[in-house]
Amino acid sequence: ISEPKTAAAVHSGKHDGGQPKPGVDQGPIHLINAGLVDQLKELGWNVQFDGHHQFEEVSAESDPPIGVLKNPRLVSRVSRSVADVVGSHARRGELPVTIGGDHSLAMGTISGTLSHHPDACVIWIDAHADINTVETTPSGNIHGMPMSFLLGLNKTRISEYDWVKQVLTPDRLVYIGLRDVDAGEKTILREQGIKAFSMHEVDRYGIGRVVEMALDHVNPRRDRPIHLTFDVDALDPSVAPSTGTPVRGGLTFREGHYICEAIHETGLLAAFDIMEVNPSLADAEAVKATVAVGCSLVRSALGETLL
Ligand code: 4U7
Ligand code: MN
Ligand code: MN
Ligand code: MN
Repeated sequence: ISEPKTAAAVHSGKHDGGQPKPGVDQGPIHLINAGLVDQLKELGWNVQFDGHHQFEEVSAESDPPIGVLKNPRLVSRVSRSVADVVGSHARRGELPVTIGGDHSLAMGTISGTLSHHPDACVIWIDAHADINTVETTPSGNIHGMPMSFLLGLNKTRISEYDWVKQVLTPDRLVYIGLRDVDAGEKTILREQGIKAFSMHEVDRYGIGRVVEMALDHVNPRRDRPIHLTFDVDALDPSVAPSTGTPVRGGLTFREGHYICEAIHETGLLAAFDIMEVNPSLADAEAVKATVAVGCSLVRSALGETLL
C-alpha cells in the first residue's frame, strides 16, 4: 500500500480568549513537549513544526465586551491569523494540524481550509454544538459560537468579525458526540437541518455505523476534502479530564480513536484540529492522561493503525 506521506504542518493555536478559564493556551505546549512531532515522524510524515505562533496581544483593557461577547477583538484577531496560517499550509499541499487552544480557533482553521478547498465538509466532534449566535449565547464565550459565524447565522452584525466569510453550508456539517446543547442551539440545528449524532445515536447504532452515516450525509460520493475538528471534551471526562467544560456520558477512548482512524481511512482528511486541552485543570496524573490521549488522537487521524 503506498500512501502519499507528504508534509504535516503542525502548529499551535496558543489561545484562550474564547472562554474564561486560564490555561487552555498552554495545551499546545504540553502536546508538543509530550513528543507529538516525533510521533508523527515515526508514522512516516515529513513534519514541519511552525512553533507556537505568537499572536498579537490585545490587552483586556483595550478589549471590552461587544454586546455580550467576551474578548471579541482578541478572539477575532487570533482566529484570523490562524486562518491565514492554515490556508497557506493547505495551498502548499500540506496537511495542517492545529493544536489548540480553545475552540473559537475553529473559526480560523475552518476558514483557512475552505479558502483552499471550497467544497470541503466539516466533521465536528464535541460534547457541545458551538453554534450559539450573538442572540442565543448564554455565556458570551466565543468558543461556544464559531459555527454560527462560519454559517453566517448571526443577525447582529459585529464588524470585527466581517472577515469570517460564510464559507460553509449546513449540509456539509455533521456533529458526533453531542450531549450538552443549549435550547437556542437546538432550535438552530432543527431550523438549519444540520445533521447531528448525539451520544444517544452513538449508543443506539454504535460508533462504526455513526461514522458511516455521518460520512454518507456530508460526503455521499466520498469526494469532498474533510476538515476534522476534535474537541477533547467529546471524550468522557474519565478519559480526558483536563478540559474547561467537561460533560459526563461521553465517547470512550476507543470510540474517539475509531472516529479518527475511520476518517483517515477515507484518504480525504484535509485538516485536523485538536482543541480544548487545558493542562491547568485537574491534577498532574489527569493532565498527563489528557495530553496523551490528545497526541494519540492526532496519530490515529494521521494513520496510526493497531496492527
Ligand atoms: B466548547 C456553552 F452555555 N454552550 O455557549 C456556551 F453550555 O468549545 C458551552 O465546546 C460552550 O468547549 C462550550 O457557553 C464550548 C454553554
Ligand atoms: Mn503553521
Ligand atoms: Mn468545542
Ligand atoms: Mn466542547
